[in-house]
Amino acid sequence: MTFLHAKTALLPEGWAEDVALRIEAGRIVEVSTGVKAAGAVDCLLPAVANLHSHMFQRAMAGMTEYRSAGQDSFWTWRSLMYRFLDRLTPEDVEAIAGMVMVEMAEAGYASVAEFHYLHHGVNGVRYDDLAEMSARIASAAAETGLGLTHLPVLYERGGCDGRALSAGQLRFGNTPDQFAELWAAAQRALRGLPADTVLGVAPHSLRAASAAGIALAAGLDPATPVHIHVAEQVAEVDEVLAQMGARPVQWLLDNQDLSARWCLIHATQMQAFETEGMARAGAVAGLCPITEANLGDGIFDGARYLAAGGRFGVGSDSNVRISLSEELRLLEYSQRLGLRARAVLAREGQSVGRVLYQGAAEGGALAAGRASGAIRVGNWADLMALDCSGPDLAASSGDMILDSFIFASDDRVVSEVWSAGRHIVSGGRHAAREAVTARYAKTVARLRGAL
Ligand code: NGQ
Ligand code: ZN
Repeated sequence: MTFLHAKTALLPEGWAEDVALRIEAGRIVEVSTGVKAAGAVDCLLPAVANLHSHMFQRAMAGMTEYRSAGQDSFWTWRSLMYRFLDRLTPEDVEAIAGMVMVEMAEAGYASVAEFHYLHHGVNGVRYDDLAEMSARIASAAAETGLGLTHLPVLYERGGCDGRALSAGQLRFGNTPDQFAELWAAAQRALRGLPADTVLGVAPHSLRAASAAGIALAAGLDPATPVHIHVAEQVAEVDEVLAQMGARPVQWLLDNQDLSARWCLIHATQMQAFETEGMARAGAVAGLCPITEANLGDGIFDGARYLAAGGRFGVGSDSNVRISLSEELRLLEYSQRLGLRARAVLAREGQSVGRVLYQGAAEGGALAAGRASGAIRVGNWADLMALDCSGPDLAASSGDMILDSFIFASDDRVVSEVWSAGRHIVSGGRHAAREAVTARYAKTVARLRGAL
């Protein structure tokens, strides 16, 4: 049993002072207020789940910022990414995953939903254990204590017209039946992990997964989250429209039982009726503002979506940079630049930072399939503490703490993180940082020659 005290904390009903929590078996079992205690953290928040990541891409951060074609784009970046991943071994994947998880924890995330599609060896050759790569990610989760929602990806084809996988996609490929086998193997690979671990499913996109494949994947375990890339690029919207007779989100609204179980990643190329339809359906919008800016994807219509009551969370996708505060800041700033307005995502009585942080905590938890996202009895103790002693936060209280964290400061003020009660970041540092960094440095030095 653990007791935890905070001078101020964000509870579901709002800000509270002198808060005490009792944690048992990783869960919050009691929340009291008005309890002063020595050693209390400054500001306690529900920790956010990072709802979308492809960890291996972290190792190519900084390697694609040059001209590789007449006009570089998402698609030319994707070719570079395919070339890069062709060299990755299971050992590399484990080393990269460890580093990514340490960085995520130090940024304030308590868990990650890993959208995992690098399944097979070079040229698509199966590993002896079909879920070898899942096992590597599971090892990194065991080492770092970051909560894991593992999302094996169904990737069947090279495009909507049913064309074969390209050479660069062979390591991802499975038929729906092979995928069911891989998913069962992934379930075994997660067995040694703590009880908060979740196994979900992810049909890659309407380009790469068939309607029948999506139905099979979503049916493997009806209680588990389903994630899919939706509408990131104009060319993919056009392709889906031409082949399937509807835009991607429109097709999902018409053909799938969208609900809070669904997380739609990259909702940047949408029409108003899709944005509103998605909000009404209760699906979670998986937003990755840093990657979406880096890849030139476009801007999510956040104002319309929130006005319609839509749920959202944030993810770090390509992991070109891992920063919770920066994802949230860029989400608001992209709205401001697009609309030439300020405080776009604020609402009556709640500042921008409050709407962003609380929304991402609640939506991220739903997308991760984790009882978390609020400091509430029964939830996993996914918690984050901010150090408010520095100049930006010292004079702040209430929502202004979150606004100062997101707009005036950065992840340096994240001091403690607990994932399902595991105290993984202390004084801003993950305990495994040194060992993990040394291993990662060797891996990445070898991979730097790859593009
Ligand atoms: C991915 N990433 O699966 O890593 C994709 C690129 C694709 C983003 N969409 C590949 N940001 O979408 O085909
Ligand atoms: Zn993605």
